[in-house]
Amino acid sequence: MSLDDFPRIPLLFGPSPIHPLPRLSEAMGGQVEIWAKREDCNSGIAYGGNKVRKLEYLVAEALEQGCDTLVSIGGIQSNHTRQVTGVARHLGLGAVTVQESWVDWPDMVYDKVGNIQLTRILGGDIRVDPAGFDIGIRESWERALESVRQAGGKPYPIPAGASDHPLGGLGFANWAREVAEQENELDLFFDHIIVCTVTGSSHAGMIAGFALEDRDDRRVIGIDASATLEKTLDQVTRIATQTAEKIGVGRPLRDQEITVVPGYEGPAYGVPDPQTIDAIHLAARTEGMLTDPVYEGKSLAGLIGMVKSGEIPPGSKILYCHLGGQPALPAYAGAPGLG
Ligand code: 5PA
Repeated sequence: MSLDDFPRIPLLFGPSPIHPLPRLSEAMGGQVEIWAKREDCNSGIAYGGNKVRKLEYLVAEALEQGCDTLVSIGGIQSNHTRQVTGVARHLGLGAVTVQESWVDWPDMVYDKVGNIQLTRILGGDIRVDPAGFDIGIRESWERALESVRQAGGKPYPIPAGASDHPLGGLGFANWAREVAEQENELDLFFDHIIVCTVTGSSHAGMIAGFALEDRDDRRVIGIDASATLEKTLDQVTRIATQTAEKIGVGRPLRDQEITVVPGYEGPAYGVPDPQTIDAIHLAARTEGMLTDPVYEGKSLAGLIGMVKSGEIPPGSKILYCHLGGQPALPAYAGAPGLG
């Protein structure tokens, strides 16, 4: 089997753009070259993002099976449930999303603006649930699936972040292939890839996709933003292994291919710390590139920290994978430095 054997419904504009970040590179001492690949502007559907790319493979299966409703789960400010609802609408399907209290954030408008506002505008059927953060399979999600069946519909189950799903890693395996093609066009090679990881399939898909190249001079570094490191590492390892098997890597993954870095997750999932805010400011004020306090602000803090510490050595060419997430910013107007 190879990646091309899996049906895919195109939902993106095409390959997502890659561009240099010269002023950010300069601000960090000019010893490394930083570029970005922009999943935050990869599609015209509901502001796009990493989930739209993953959903290209899942919805192909949903349509093949004759499902009429996508059913998924996330936090109140989930980017994922916004994208699931947007993609459902784009394809003429219904969407039911369970939205749990993953983050204890005091902002008065936290459950009104940003992603949840957009999901409501998209006409999603939102089921608010008081449960806390967990990337695992939840009973509330099973109940939502059952309610669609009870109403005579045919649900298509999509777990948190479209990750713990047989097809969850394929979107970012395809991303890895896209990077290699863009490198050829640009005549350069990225020796370090930085990506935010929480439910794990963006990172895991890339690991599997790059494993097909079988070269040992490219490091894929996941920066943990879950603050439940063991669960995320476990999930990344499992999804990377499954995806590698699916796309014909034909060898076990090596330990050094799976790297999840802690230290940038802040006090909890969804809560920024001063280094998250500093990273958001730095990218915004040197490049005009916006990032959010839940995900990309943390992976960017990781990139900055690893360059400063020398873990990413001088001379490196770094590709920062921007997975989206800016629609949550209005919900964080109460965070110091964000309002
Ligand atoms: C998310 C996830 P993975 O879940 O694939 O590891 O990606 C992490 C990530 N950046 C990185 C952004 C902007 C993201 O939205 N978001 C989740 C959500 O519900 O939105 C799945 C957690």
